Amino acid sequence: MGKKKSNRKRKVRVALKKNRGKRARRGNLTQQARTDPERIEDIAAGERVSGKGDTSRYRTVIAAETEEGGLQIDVDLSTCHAGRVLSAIGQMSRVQLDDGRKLECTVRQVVRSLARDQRNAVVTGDRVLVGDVDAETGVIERVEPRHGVLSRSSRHRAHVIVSNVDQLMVVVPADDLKPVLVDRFLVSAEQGEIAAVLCINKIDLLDPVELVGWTGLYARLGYEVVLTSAETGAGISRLRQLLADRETVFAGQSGVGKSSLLNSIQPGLRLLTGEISSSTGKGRHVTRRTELIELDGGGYVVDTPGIRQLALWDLIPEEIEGFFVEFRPFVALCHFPDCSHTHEEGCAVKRAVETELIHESRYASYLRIHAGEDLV
Ligand SMILES: Nc1nc2c(ncn2[C@@H]2O[C@H](COP(=O)(O)OP(=O)(O)OP(=O)(O)O)[C@@H](O)[C@H]2O)c(=O)[nH]1
Ligand SMILES: [Mg+2]
Ligand SMILES: [Zn+2]
Repeated sequence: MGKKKSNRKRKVRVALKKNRGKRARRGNLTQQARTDPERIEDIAAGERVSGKGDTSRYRTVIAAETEEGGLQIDVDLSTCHAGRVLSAIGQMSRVQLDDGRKLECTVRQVVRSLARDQRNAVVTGDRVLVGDVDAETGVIERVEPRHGVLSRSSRHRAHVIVSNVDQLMVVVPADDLKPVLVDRFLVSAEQGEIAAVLCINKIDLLDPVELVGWTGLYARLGYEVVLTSAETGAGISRLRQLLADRETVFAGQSGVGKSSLLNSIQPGLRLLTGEISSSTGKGRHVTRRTELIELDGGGYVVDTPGIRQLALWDLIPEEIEGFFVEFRPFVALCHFPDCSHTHEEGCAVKRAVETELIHESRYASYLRIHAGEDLV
């Protein structure tokens, strides 16, 4: 298993655990019922495992090892259609084929069994091969290797929110800009190898001059910064330019205006937006599903539900320094090669903070993220 060689094919025996499948199905049905009640019947109908009854608990498939060390199922390409997952809820995925057709798809059990984590077997943005295609439905036979993923941790497990995007739009409200949250999103983008844009929304609520310090800081770090108001339309044309021909995922806390911004960019979308609860001052998670939307001007956007806890999964403390782009020139100059830049003598990062080559707010974020603090 350990060898990371591509094009090596081997037989893999995959357990199709019916019992586990059943339990998962029930859970997902409930979840599905909450989000989209009229679809329950479809799921129930489409979710048969293989049709061979209880005896087919194991199946041998041919799989090729990918460069990442994963396994890719061998499928008959002549009968499959390539497509993109527009949204994935529970066991069902909405897939747009390359020829434009949109289908409701189930997922072949073997695809789930081969996924490292069943929850992430198919996610929004995945490129897939679909078999058994008829007018409205199909079956996902294979998920292509992912690049550009945004993940968060969910009960200490990785939860991929979206895959195959090339840009993260970090949306924060001008009147309540929390730099540590901005930095946490930027670290996520660096980790997922996605370019990041900082979008400061609701600039109608204050004098933009107050933001100069922040916009200057992030622009100097090399991040694109855009100031917007979904309310007045300020900055919307600039935002539209930044989205053209790219695949962008919008992320930010609930209530910051992600869906409102997308509606301003393309009024026909009519995404649901919501009032901020006056009692808690927080948004109420108006957007419920992660959905890939095609823009008239070219490109795709992904509206995501507000992320309350973007805990960074799989983040090794020693790696964090590399995700703070401006730390990179200094880390090699620390006295100790394994310097954590927290308490050590002779730390070049701390020295750079003292001489203001590194902004103190960035260093404060580094310390909090390094300590694994829950930041929200
Ligand atoms: N003043 C002002 N209000 C805005 C602006 N953009 C959005 N809002 C308001 O903020 C509230 C939340 O907007 P949404 O677009 O639903 O926020 P969201 O980020 O999509 O929230 P979730 O879907 O819950 O993650 C709504 O009441 C909007 O009208 C803005 O630029 N200025
Ligand atoms: Mg929303
Ligand atoms: Zn150091």
